[in-house]
Amino acid sequence: MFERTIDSNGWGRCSGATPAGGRFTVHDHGAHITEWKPAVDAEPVLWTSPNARFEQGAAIRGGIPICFPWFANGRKDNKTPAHGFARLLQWQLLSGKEAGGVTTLRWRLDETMITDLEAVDPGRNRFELEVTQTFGEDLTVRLSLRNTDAAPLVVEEALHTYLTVGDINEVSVHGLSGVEYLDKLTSRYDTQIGAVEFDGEVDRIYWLNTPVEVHDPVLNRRIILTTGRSDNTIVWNPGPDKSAGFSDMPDDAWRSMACVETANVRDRAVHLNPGQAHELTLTITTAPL
Ligand code: TA6
Repeated sequence: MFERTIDSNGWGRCSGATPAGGRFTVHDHGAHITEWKPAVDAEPVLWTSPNARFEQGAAIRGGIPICFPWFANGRKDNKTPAHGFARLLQWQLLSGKEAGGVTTLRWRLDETMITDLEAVDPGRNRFELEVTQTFGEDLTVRLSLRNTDAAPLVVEEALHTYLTVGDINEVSVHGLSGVEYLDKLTSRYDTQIGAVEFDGEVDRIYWLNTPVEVHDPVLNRRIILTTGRSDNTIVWNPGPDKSAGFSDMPDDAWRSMACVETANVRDRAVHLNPGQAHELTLTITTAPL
């Protein structure tokens, strides 16, 4: 079950409980999930900054930002705002349904809902984007895109998931061994050997679409991310220096979060002919370590 409230800044949000007493919260702004935990006694699975900005034109730091129609500054590194405009806009809540204590919310965005689109993204196609979020013992997010234009559509997309961890220095990310990645800190390509571990900033784009597990010995937890029609996984932690530069993030917060992102970016951008559709899916589950 869920309730719909309006924040002091006039934004709508939906929040509710999961069958095992967990919690979830989603904002109209970006259809942005900022909270989910599966059970009453569970640690939050998603991390959202205590200094996150809930302001017009600002991206909420944490949760699951929806990056669309480009990732970072786009394939040619010439687009702003970073990670596209979808996470900065008010999405339309289409429906909220509950069955057996599991709540499913559906949100919608199209090009008519983008203020000064020509300024933001000249020549942008007409498109229809829907996100369906199911909050139960697991969290499932389905990002469905349809090209409603008469011309081909090419977009990047990502579910930029921020996860809560006990101590990033003790965390390891499994499932990427042997996979090629681009290290954005050095702009060099390399191949992952073993688990991903963190010692300072990590910012890597992997080319794969298999389940990834975050092992957290401090919280004694595995977070398992299973994806569909996603060709990239991005692993990011800002480390102390970049974290100190974010006004919407406490200086030491980098220790308590890790981003494992589900995406189609760069040469794996989504190409849709008129009328074609594509659905990116993510399921997050937790288990003891
Ligand atoms: O996904 C990793 C990344 O592209 C990093 O390079 C960093 O910029 C991060 O996203 C956060 O981006 P944001 O625009 O949310 O601050």
